[in-house]
Amino acid sequence: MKDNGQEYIIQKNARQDKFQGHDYYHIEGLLEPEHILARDAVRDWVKSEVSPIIEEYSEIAKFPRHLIKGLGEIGAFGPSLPAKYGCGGMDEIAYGIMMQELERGDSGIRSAASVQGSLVMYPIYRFGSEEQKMKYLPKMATGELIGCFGLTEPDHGSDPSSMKSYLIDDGDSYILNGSKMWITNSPIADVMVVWAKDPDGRVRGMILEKGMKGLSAPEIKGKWSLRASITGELVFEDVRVPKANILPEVSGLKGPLSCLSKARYGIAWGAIGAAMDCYDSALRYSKERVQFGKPIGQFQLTQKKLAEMITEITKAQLLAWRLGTLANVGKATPAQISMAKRNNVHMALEIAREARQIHGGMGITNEYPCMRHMMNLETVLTYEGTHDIHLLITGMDVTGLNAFK
Ligand code: TGC
Ligand code: FAD
Repeated sequence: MKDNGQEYIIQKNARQDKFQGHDYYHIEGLLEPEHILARDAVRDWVKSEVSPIIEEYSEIAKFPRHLIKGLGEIGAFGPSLPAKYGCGGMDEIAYGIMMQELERGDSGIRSAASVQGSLVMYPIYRFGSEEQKMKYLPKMATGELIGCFGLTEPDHGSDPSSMKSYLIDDGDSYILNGSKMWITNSPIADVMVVWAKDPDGRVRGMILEKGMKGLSAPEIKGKWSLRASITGELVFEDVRVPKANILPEVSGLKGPLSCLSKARYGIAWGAIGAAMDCYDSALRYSKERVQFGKPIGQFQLTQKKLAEMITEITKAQLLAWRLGTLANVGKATPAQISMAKRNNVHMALEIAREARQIHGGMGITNEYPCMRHMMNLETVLTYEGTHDIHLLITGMDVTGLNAFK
């Protein structure tokens, strides 16, 4: 390992990635050839580029920034955005299944793709001017530019409508003040999609660029979760934002929340990847590890764990697939997406914990992926709307009554 001034270089380790996909209900039969191709391409890339380094990067809490180029090459940035802007032009199931395979490698790597594709490129595509799209999307699709998304503030997480960051009108520009907290990739971002209130109190989206006067992005250290992802703040001290940098096609909280819907959808798929990796490792270990003269997989208590894991994975796969078919025809509602994000992430976290138990003491080491996934999934349970916020979204959807406020 050496520090070249910008990033750590870790030699690929000899650990072999033996992962096999798990598809108990033959969901592959519901997929199109392009979905299978996309899945296999990302799976192969994760095996050769992510698995051999990810435990070490997590251990030293560094983002493997060199993977950005490869993520661009496999089409992980904006897979379902149009080819006209250098993106994949694929459907929502292809996008979902790619996120599944990336998160099978690590939630932090999937995060990098989610933020870039769904939280930065998507709002520019959906709410930006043609000039903004042409300027940013092709370079973001290749990873030449890295993006981040600033919604959460130090005092306003689950309740973004109370955000304090604000704009003052100053002729051809606005002056931006305030701060954002917990922003994935902010310390390394070239482009920032930021949400702040205009002089009329309406939430507006804007594009900031690294190097703007008054803009800084300090790193947040000390995370025990998502350690192979870089997280920071965004601080705005009289940042001059040209009006041409405002996303013209949206105002109000529905702007950022629409981006969240897109990213939460990807997480609903992604979590299945983390769960499959833990299950796969536990299943293999249960056949190899002998105690009391038998493989531990022969004990009923181990079988109960494994049987329940594959049942939950299968249910989550069906939920994600159906959600994908709805998303493909523009009919996946935000509340349906919330249900899938909440269910699948919780499922994955429970599976990581059970899989860790099956590995006994070895389960806490970096010889196996369960502990890393488990720690990562604590973040995934919280970001993009906490577990309880998504429950309240479902509660409100079915009762028509708002329990948030
Ligand atoms: P509310 O009054 O319900 O809604 C305001 C407007 O937004 C619309 N809307 C949505 N539109 C699209 N998609 C959604 N999911 C939407 N949810 C709501 C809504 O229809 C309304 O539109 P309009 O036209 O009437 O104005 O807003 P509220 O203030 O009551 O808040 C509701 C609540 C609590 C559900 C929402 O604010 C929420 O989801 N809170 C959680 C915050 C959150 O998820 N933050 C995530 C930050 S980004 C992040 O975590 C990235 S992690 C990246 C990574 O590394 O992967
Ligand atoms: P709070 O909102 O303070 O919630 C604390 C607790 O209170 C939670 O359990 C919550 O469920 C509960 N709670 C809150 N309101 C209610 C209620 N009405 N009823 C019942 N319970 C309630 N944000 C971005 O904008 N961009 C990013 O790129 C980004 N990346 C992140 C990366 C990481 C590693 C992490 C940890 C977070 C990231 N976030 C990002 C922020 C994330 O979205 C927030 O952490 C999340 O929305 C929760 O906000 P909070 O942490 O302020 O918790």
